Amino acid sequence: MAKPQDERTLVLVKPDGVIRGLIGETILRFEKRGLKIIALKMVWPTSEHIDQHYPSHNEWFSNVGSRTSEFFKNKNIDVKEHFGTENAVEIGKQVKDWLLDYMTVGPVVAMVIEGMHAITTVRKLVGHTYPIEALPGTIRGDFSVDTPSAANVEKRVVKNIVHASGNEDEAMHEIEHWFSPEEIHHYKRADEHIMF
Ligand code: 3AN
Repeated sequence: MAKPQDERTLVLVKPDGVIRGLIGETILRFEKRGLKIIALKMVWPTSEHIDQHYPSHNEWFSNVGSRTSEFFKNKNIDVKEHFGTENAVEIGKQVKDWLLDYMTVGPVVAMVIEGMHAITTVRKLVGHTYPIEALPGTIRGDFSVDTPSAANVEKRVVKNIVHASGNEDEAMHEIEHWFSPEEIHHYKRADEHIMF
């Protein structure tokens, strides 16, 4: 089994993060926490590349759709008004279509991050999917208040600055999807032996 400090995850600074000048701020937060950037590049993705980045199976659609429905229910808003359906899979599919539009409007910054339980550590630093729900101190919670109730009226995704892999399977797929093995580097940070 790989050591916890060797875990890897993929992060994208999305087009809204790039356009708002949040590339440096985003990277800084990962580095300050003791995580290591082991691959980095700017890419203007095609719709096909984004289509393959996000899953296209019913489990993922249903997950995204259910979380959306839950959010609307908590806010006492009828999800059907926005999506024309209450079906979680259909809602998830609609969100994916918007993602294809949004993630291709400009360049993104892709990086592979390595470090102690990198997948969950990065997700904590990034914060809740919907910025309005994200805690202050997280990237989404410090730099955005966007919310599905505003985004979905305009038929767009929630602008939440960064993407980070959700689990080991996603991380493995996404790292391979964005980087070739030669683009991923091995080095030691000077403070590693002091931190752990
Ligand atoms: P995360 O990126 O936090 O893992 P997912 O996988 O649930 O979140 O959703 C993928 C992306 O789809 C989110 N980052 C967000 O941009 C967008 N998204 C999810 N749900 C909605 C929604 N109800 N309205 C608009 N965009 C959404």
